[in-house]
Amino acid sequence: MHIFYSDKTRLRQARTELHDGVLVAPFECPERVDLVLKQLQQAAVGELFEPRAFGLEPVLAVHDADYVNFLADCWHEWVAAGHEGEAIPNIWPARTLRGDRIPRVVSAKLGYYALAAETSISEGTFEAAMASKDVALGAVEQTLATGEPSFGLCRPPGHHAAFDQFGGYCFFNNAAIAAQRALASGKRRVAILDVDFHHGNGTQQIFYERDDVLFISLHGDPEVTFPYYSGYADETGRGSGEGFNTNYPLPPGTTVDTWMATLDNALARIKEAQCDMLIVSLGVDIFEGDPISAFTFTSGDFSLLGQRLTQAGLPTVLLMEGGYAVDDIGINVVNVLQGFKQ
Ligand code: SP5
Ligand code: ZN
Repeated sequence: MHIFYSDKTRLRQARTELHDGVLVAPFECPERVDLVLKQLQQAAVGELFEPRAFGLEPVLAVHDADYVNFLADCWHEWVAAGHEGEAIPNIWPARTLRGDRIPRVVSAKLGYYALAAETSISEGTFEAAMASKDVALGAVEQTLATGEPSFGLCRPPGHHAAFDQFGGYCFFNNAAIAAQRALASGKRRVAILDVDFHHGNGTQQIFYERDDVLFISLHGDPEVTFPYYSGYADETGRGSGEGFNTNYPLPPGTTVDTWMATLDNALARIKEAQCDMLIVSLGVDIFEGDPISAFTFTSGDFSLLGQRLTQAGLPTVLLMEGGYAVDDIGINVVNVLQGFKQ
């Protein structure tokens, strides 16, 4: 297994997350990658590579240019405006307001480009997001060249980031950027299988009207789970994308047996759709000990997950998404990757 990682992902060190009405230390923190790296090295899962810088072009292939400029400038504009804390939106173009104008001031732009308020923008956030997508691109480039599986230890994660919105700890959609890259280099249909506890609303939105990317997600039922306004089973794609989006919302407390049976359905759909590459949005927040999630995986169950993913029989790139039980995140990731190798 080739493993991609960049120290620059540490440049995101936000101090605040708005959680249940309180500003807390963010769940999505640099220690996450420290502990995954430590376990990857201890278990000798594979060789570690630093990706090259791929620039903005692959980002602009799936994200809005004005959105990317906003992310690049937001922190500086926030500081220049004299604000003290981190950049947190507090007003949106909500349903009864106008959504067709982007005002000039940073507070208003924040609401326009944000889909949630838990994700503060801090110094270094843009640079870390750039490094994170480079990690994904390094991994996909490796798999495209060799056919061998790769793991990208992306941070910040990506699957909540939409065409022109950030949130859910995500800024650039690493899996979407990687999938687009695979298509540009000749793949005909890429499957993105999202196993994070939360629905990958951003990935779904980016590819919703396309049939060259099959998006399949298993996640907590949006009736009771973030991001709430996306992830229902009746979201099946639109236009030529009809039938190329499949959501499996599952109730809190879903057993691993049920989850694995659902995964088998997802893998059957990937086979049926004749995909020629698999990108896994690998969130390990399906772990029983996750502080913000409600599925029931044990550390051992992650090995089974890795084994099942192998059954797709496709060139595979695994990209890190969520997972916030910091003490166990490393072993859980290692177990998926070692399961995959067998
Ligand atoms: C990539 C990823 O996993 N993003 C997750 C973002 C979730 N942000 C909002 C979390 C709200 C959690 N509320 C549940 C509280 C349980 N006590
Ligand atoms: Zn998640």
